[in-house]
Amino acid sequence: MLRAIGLAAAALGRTSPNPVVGCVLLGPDGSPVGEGFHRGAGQPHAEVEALAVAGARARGATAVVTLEPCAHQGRTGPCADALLRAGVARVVYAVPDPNPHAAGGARRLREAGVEVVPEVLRAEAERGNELWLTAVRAARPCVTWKFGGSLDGRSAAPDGTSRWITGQRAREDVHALRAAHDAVLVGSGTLRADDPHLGLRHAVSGRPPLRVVLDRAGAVPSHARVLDDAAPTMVVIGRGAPRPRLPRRHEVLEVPVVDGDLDIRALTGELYERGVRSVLLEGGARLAAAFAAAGLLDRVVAYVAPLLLGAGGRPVLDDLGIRTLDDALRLRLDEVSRVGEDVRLVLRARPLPGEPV
Ligand code: AOF
Ligand code: ZN
Repeated sequence: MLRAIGLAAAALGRTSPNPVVGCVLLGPDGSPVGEGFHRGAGQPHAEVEALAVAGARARGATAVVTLEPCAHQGRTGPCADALLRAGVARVVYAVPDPNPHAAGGARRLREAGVEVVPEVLRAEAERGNELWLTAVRAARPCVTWKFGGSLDGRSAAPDGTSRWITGQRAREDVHALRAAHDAVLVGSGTLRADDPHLGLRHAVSGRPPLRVVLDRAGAVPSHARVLDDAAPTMVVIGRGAPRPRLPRRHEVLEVPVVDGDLDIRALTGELYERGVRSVLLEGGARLAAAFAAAGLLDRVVAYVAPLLLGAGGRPVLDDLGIRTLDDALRLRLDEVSRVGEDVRLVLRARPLPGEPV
């Protein structure tokens, strides 16, 4: 299963709206006879890739898959049936398929006399497919807030200077993080103050994520760097705001305005409809606070730099309306690592299914 999880990871960031899936076929003596992974929407499922490699050796084999085999005819055929046709004797999988259209493969296989072993290394496989699983279960993209800040939680000095708080290695790491997401998001404050580009550095391979800028008043300047042709961009305006004229590759999305702010729930719903399964919040403090306060934060990736700016600096996060400790938004720490001189923390809002609480 660890091998299958590793295979699946090769396509991370390229499969949306589909999951990453890996599959290993083991012959009767336990040695691998075929393996494969899902390369992206419209391409063969992992099981089908592995069956193609194994050929006749699939008969009597054990299929080890990171996700429950599908039972539906979608862009490609039902994998449960393909496994049956090939004469596979046992199916071991990690995560039940949360997609109601595709689920049911385990039952179909069992009814056909195949031994089925569910939930093997479930938590590990959940981690490998976390963005997609979180998204499909909630019917909205998985939301990760990324920030770089001083040890005392500031993203800029009192005069607004912020270049650079985190080191070069941390800033490079952010490009890899972007590449794993379907969309990156910034608020209008960051758009105006930083004129960010949000593209991928050349050294990072993969499809560049959709750039999404919140621009309630429809005031994005035509020379904004985010409107170049390095990647598609979506400009989100409030209902009734003037529609900016954009180069053909880009798109304007109108969403309702609630209490003076863009309705981010409506926005995440629209993004999901368009196949976006993961969103990286890249700035600023208001945007992140709006998602956090709306209960729409799933993960946090923090780059903490070894410097102090004091209370006059700009906080990484705006007010959440929290008045007492009992109401704190508590997170679970998942990873701690050193990136150059900075520390990278990965945290999540809820435990992974299958993880000890
Ligand atoms: C994948 N790759 O290896 C497996 C999947 O649109 P389709 O036909 O490609 O079906 C996508 C659904 O199939 C997906 O949402 C998931 O529920 C199920 N299993 N999907 O993309 C795979 N095994
Ligand atoms: Zn399938």
